Amino acid sequence: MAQFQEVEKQSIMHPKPPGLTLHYGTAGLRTNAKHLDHAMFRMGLLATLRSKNTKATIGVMVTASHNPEEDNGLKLIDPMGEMMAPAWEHYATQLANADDLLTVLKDIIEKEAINMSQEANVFVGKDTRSSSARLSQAVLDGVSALDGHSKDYGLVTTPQLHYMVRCQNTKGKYGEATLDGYYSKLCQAFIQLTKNASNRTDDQKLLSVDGANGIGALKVREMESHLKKELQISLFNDGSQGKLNYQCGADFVKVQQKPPTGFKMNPGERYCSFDGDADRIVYYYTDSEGQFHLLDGDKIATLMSTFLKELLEQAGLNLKVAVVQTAYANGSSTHYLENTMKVIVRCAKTGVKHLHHAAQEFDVAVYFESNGHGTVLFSEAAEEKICQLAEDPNINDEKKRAALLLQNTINVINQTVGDAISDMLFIEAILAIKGMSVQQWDAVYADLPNRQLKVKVADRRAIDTTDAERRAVSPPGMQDTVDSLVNKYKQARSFVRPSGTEDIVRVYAEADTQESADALAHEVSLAVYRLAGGVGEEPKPL
Ligand code: G16
Repeated sequence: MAQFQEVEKQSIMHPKPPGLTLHYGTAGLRTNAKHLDHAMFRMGLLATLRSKNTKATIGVMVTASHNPEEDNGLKLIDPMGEMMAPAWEHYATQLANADDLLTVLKDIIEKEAINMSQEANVFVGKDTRSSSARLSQAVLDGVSALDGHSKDYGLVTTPQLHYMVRCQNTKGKYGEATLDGYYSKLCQAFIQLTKNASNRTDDQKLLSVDGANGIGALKVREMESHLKKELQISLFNDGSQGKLNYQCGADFVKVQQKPPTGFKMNPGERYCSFDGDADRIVYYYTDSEGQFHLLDGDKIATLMSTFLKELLEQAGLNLKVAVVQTAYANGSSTHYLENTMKVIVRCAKTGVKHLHHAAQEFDVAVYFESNGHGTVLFSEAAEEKICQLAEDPNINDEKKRAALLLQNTINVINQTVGDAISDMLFIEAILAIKGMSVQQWDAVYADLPNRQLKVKVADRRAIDTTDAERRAVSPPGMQDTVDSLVNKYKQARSFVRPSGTEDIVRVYAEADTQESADALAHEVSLAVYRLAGGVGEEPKPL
């Protein structure tokens, strides 16, 4: 077959480094950029097969998101803009590691009964890493080797590419598959929402955004004119000087629990940080005593779900609202959601693909990881009910207002995946409509003090977990040790899990005081180091 000859010919230009093993993890492939050329070419082949298989456009985003500049990676996007189906992740790993590429390729074609004469379309995007241009070219080479059509969107955020894929496959029903279409849809909805806010001062319209020195900064700039000054963004860490994700960005702020470098914070003002591909967002401020306050994914989920629940009640719509979290969710947030808000709460494994899947079971579901990765999903039936109500001429003003707010909420949200830009607009709209300050939002519940640490081990797969990653089943003795350490502290909880994006084991601990959370996190780190094959220096107390 001519296609296979072409693959063979082209693959010589994208040789696999000997002895390298890659794994399609939490959010796709990710490692040092210098090892990825062959994998990118091969993922171009896989995306083309997936497109033929689904008879739809598939997306390939070249990014390593929150990882350092020298890393890169790739996220594959399925037809409705969601992460690629887990069943195909196995093929991605096989293909990336194959010594005999054609045999593995033919095997996938046979197993999935793929019609090779079916047309294929692949959308490709990339972040601002210096390696991204070269690596996205390797993806495009893979697509063309199998005679697929490609559209190169160039520099886009990850969620923008997810959006494009969904627009394309819904034939424009979801929106127009262009950047202009994306900005228009989101910003028009934002402007409609904020019309429901009472007169806001310029100070209230001001938001400072840390762009993590990445793609999010470029895209916020591009969007600004569409906002018609209803939101005034002061951008810092915009990539003009600093290094991507270095001492800035959502991951840094969340894990370090401190502000990014690169600017001075004014007490009481609102700030937010994106991550390297703008699919995560966290908010923060300092109080008059200079104390730093973080509003992470859990606080965001609480704000969004409260707003939606109130609107649904006002609209008289009986729709089931749920919040999906992970094991990292602060215990106080889960307690507040279940006991005060009385919403259904589910816990899923880390990785938005797992949260997204769990959220699809409900009429309206807010899913967020504590690290700020999340969005809201509305079932088709829920959307229909909201639209019908908004057009019903026989309803009272309160119901009408609620239905219209819900309709615009659907449009401001990027339902395909967590999206820092879309989340930011929705959060800003909620605060404006409720006339709520960032301090009032923060005061809804108090976080339990917590700490996240990383432990370097020889092979992170030594740790295996169960119960949505809340318990370790290996190595032997790990969970018993964690349990006995947790018992030493008040209101304590801790778990360990291997990262799917970095070569480390993650440790999470929370307790009644910061000292206790820090001490517990350290003790659990030591246990990981000793029981799971730690390398380098033993973890030191904080
Ligand atoms: C990715 C995933 C997130 C996950 C994060 C950390 O984020 O999309 O769902 O929480 O990695 O995962 P892990 O703890 O397995 O390393 P991003 O923003 O880097 O794509």
